[in-house]
Parts: sequence; C-alpha cells; structure tokens
Amino acid sequence: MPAIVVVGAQWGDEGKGKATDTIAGSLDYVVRYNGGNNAGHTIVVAGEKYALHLLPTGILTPTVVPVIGNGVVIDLGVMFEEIDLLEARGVDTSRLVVSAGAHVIAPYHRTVDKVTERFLGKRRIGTTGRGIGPAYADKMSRVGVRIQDLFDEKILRQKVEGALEQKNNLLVKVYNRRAISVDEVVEELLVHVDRLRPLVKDTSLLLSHALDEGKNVLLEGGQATLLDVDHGTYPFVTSSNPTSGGASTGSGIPPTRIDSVVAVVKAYTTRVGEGPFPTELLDADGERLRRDGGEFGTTTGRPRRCGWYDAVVARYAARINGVTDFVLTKLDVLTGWEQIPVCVAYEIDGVRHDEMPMTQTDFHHAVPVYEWFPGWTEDISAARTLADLPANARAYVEALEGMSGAQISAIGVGPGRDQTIEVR
Ligand code: 2SA
Ligand code: GDP
Ligand code: MG
Repeated sequence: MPAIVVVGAQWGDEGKGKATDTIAGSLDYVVRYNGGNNAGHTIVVAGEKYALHLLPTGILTPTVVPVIGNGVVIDLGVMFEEIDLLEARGVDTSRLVVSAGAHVIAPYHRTVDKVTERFLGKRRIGTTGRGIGPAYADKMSRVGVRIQDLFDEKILRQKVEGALEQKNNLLVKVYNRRAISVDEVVEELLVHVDRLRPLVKDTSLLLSHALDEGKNVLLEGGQATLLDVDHGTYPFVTSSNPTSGGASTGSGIPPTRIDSVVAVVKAYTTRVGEGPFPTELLDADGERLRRDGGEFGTTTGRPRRCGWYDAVVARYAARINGVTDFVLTKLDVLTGWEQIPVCVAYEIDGVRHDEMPMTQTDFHHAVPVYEWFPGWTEDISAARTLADLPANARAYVEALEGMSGAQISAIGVGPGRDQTIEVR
C-alpha cells in the first residue's frame, strides 16, 4: 500500500466510512486529516450501526491505531462523549492518538457559527453548526488555540484572550449577544486536560516512522471534493481541504509518500446544506432516492438533497485528487428504476461544457445534459462478484467508469461490511 488517501468525490456522504472500514483489517493506521465533528460516517458491523463524527473509522478495528491529525479541529467535549459512547458498546478506544498541532473548537466558535448563519439569512451556507468555520478562521488568523496550548494554563489564557478580543466586540455590537468571558472558556477547556494528556503525540513523526517500517496508513477524508474550500463550490463549502492535497498538510505525510488515492462516489448524487447542485431532483423522483437511500444527515439528521449521477463532477474529482481508483457505492439503491439518467455534460447559456466550468456563476447556470441507461429490478444486495449483477447494472457501472476518469475497483451493494463487490 503503504500510504493511501480516501476522499469523497461529490458533496459528501458517499460512504467513505464504510469503504475505509471494509479494508481496515489490512491497515495499521487510519488518520483523519481535515474537518471535525461535522463529519458523519455510518458503519454497519455485524448488523450493529455506529455513527462516527470526529473519531477515525479505524477506531472500530482493534488492530488499527486511529489518529486525529494536525489538520483536524477538535471539540473536546464531543470527542470524549463519542469515546464514552463507543466504550459503553464494548469498543476499545485506548489506541487513539491526537496531534499536538490540531486546533480546538472552543465554545465561542459554536456560538459564532450559529449566530453568523442566522445573520446571513437567505445567504446562509447551511453549516452543521458545530463551530467548524470559525475554528478554521481563527487558525488562519493566527488566533487559534491548539491542543498543545491546553497544557500550559498561562499560555491558554493568553490565547483565549486574543481570540475573544475581536469576537466579543462583534458579538456585542453587531449581533447583540452577551460577551463571552475568558474565565468561562478556560475553565471549560481545562476540564478535559488530564484525560487528553496521554493521547497527545507528535503525529507527523509517528506516521513518518510507521511508513519507514512499511506499515499501512490510510488517510481518511471528511466531507468531499465539492465541499473543499479551494476546489469546491465556494462559498457553499466547508472550511478545510478534504481533497487529497489536504491529506498531506493535514497529517504531515508528504505527497511523495502517498501511493494511491481512492475516491468514493455514490451511484447517484446527494448534497446537504445550501449551494448549486445541477442534477438535483426537486420532485417525487428526488423523494424516492432519499427514501430508498436513507439520505438523512448522519450528524444533523437533515434531509439530503438528491439527484442523478454527475459525470462532470466525477471527472473533476478524478483530476483534482489524482484519483487512482473509484469505489462506487449504493448501487443497490438504484434498483427498480425503469431508466437511470446520468449527467454527461452541462449546457450553460447554450454552450456545451464537458468539464467543470471555471466560474461559480456558470456553475449556477449549468443545465445537465443527460444520457439514459436501462434499469434493473433484481435485488442486488447479495451480489459479491460482477457476474452476480444483472446485465443492465453491469452496463451502468461500465458506463460510469468510462466517463468518470478512473477505474472502479469496488462496488457497494448495501451498508454491511461484506456487501461489497471487489472488481480488481
Ligand atoms: P460546516 O459545518 O462549516 O462544515 O458546513 C459547511 C458545508 O459543508 C457541509 N458539510 C457536510 N456535507 C455532507 N455531510 C457532512 N457530514 C454530515 C453527514 C452532515 C449532516 O455525514 O451527514 O449530518 O448534516 C457535512 N459536514 C459539512 C454542510 O452541509 C455545509 O454545506
Ligand atoms: P460518509 O460521510 O461518506 O462516510 O457517508 P455517510 O455514512 O454519512 O452516509 C453513507 C450512508 O450510506 C451510511 O448510512 C452507510 O451505512 C450507507 N452505505 C454505504 N455504502 C452503502 C452501499 O453500498 N449501499 C447502501 N444501501 N448503503 C450504503
Ligand atoms: Mg457523512
């Protein structure tokens, strides 16, 4: 292997958690490199359902060391809550390692996230309200609090004071909210320090040694390509880099040590939150996909917007991430459609575009150009080889592979660990 990146190819919730969990048995480390508890990865093991938000998927596999990398933003209360919930269900979480360089989501980040969204009104992003954007904003403005700052109360106080200076002005004068006190925040953060201390390591060094020893490391992306702050549908994006480039900066593993990039792509498309989505179905067909696919946010429970497969988006994801393989998920959800449309290009102001348009304005005006593929009615959830699939399902997969810019190596036919067809 040894270092492999798993990213989302669309707008998230492609089934990255399941894809990672399926191969976790052959891994030594699973590293989260971006985002925070805005992620929602649902994994089904032996009929038991686990929803992970902040912890790496590797936490469910006893032979894997799960790592929270420097590129992640951590809400400590949420992290320990998630750990406690898993422990209560018999999952051993003691192997978890946390980067000293990761940033902390403080209570004021959650407040600012919610207040800003309310203030934006119709221009809101539809965030998860977890404080992700404000925590990354502080990181970039160099007023963030890092995990290592928690171990020196004097430094912590200085950092929190610095972070609150401007925020309190804004909260009181613009948003008409009460000021947040430094003492309150410091006290809340210090509650976690003793429990946190043994988990904290220099994770880039740890991972560098692991790769030297020939260990297998998987870098697990949260969110997805079109939610990337640089390459996504800005401003309707998250505030980190879920794309494969972010795997390097968010873990300290250099690009030259990454061997392959696996993009997880759903057999149709979903999006949660605001922003453009050319193949979105606002009718009964969209409802049907949502119902059949169980498309509701793993973190917030919000109904996900649903639409057809968009090959322009997949090709873009292949290019931006340097995708070596696609894992196609949720093919089973498409069972029962007479015909399945696939978007092969866009028409924008009368002109055909085979690639993602350069500007956001054009993307807002993109009208899908569809090709129709014949559907199938057979239940495919027990298929384990390509030959088990009905001819039309195989033809659909082959067509997607042909137009999406990389080979399809595995196909998901259900949420269970074993419900996967290994193609190559
Ligand atoms: P944020 O909270 O600042 O990251 O929100 C910014 C945008 O990013 C979207 N976003 C997501 N989209 C899909 N899935 C995500 N995780 C959860 C899930 C979402 C949920 O697995 O279902 O439960 O609602 C995720 N996280 C962030 C978000 O919708 C905004 O459009
Ligand atoms: P992630 O954020 O990319 O990890 O995806 P989520 O976990 O938020 O959403 C994907 C959902 O689809 C989860 O409920 C998974 O259990 C489920 N899932 C994953 N792969 C498949 C598949 O091939 N078929 C079906 N029916 N469900 C799947
Ligand atoms: Mg998710």
